[in-house]
Amino acid sequence: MAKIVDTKFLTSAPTINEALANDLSEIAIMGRSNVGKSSFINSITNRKNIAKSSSTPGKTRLINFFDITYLHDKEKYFARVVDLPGFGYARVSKVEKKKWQESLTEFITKRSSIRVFIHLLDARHLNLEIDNDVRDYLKSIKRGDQEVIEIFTKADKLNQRDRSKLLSRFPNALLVSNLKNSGIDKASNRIFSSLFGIKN
Ligand SMILES: Nc1nc2c(ncn2[C@@H]2O[C@H](COP(=O)(O)OP(=O)(O)OP(=O)(O)O)[C@@H](O)[C@H]2O)c(=O)[nH]1
Ligand SMILES: [Mg+2]
Repeated sequence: MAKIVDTKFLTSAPTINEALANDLSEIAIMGRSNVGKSSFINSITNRKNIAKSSSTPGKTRLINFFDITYLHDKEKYFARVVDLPGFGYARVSKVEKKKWQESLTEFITKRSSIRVFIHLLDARHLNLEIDNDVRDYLKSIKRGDQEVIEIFTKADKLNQRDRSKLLSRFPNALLVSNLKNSGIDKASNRIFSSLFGIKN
């Protein structure tokens, strides 16, 4: 088992130009606005509100960086989590939306230290056009040293039937609830394995 034992908020940046040095392997958290990106960061780091979550979509407007320490077999492993603004948030002006879109695209295509893209999807909505677009897009930009991991959030909102349906469609799905803290350790371990090539 690998566990995140230490987390530090580093900084917020409006664009890639103002971002930090590429000195650590990064986990970029992507997903629709309100899907639970910031909550997921709080869950895996076991911190209540280190990433600001909110029921108002569009809460995260900057690129937020967190340095994390994983402990595995008594050894420490260092990485960085990047909380990105959600896509698809409609209640902003067109100009502002375009600006976000551009800076997000620039960040994920140019940032060389990204090793893992986490694509969060709402477990209740499996076929949203925007998620399908993001899946295709990530596939098209992904470099050989990068991996995309899809994680379904809000598992607590599924009934047994919906849950079975999701698992029959995505047999290896990582299904988490930030509310109930379920599936979090498994997801966190999966990220660790992808980053450091260590199975556990
Ligand atoms: N029931 C349930 N609610 C959740 C879960 N994860 C997040 N939420 C709620 O969903 C809302 C949005 O969560 P955030 O973590 O702020 O979402 P975000 O993706 O960071 O949103 P933006 O920053 O706006 O892009 C909040 O009200 C959370 O409490 C979950 O697993 N289950
Ligand atoms: Mg957020």
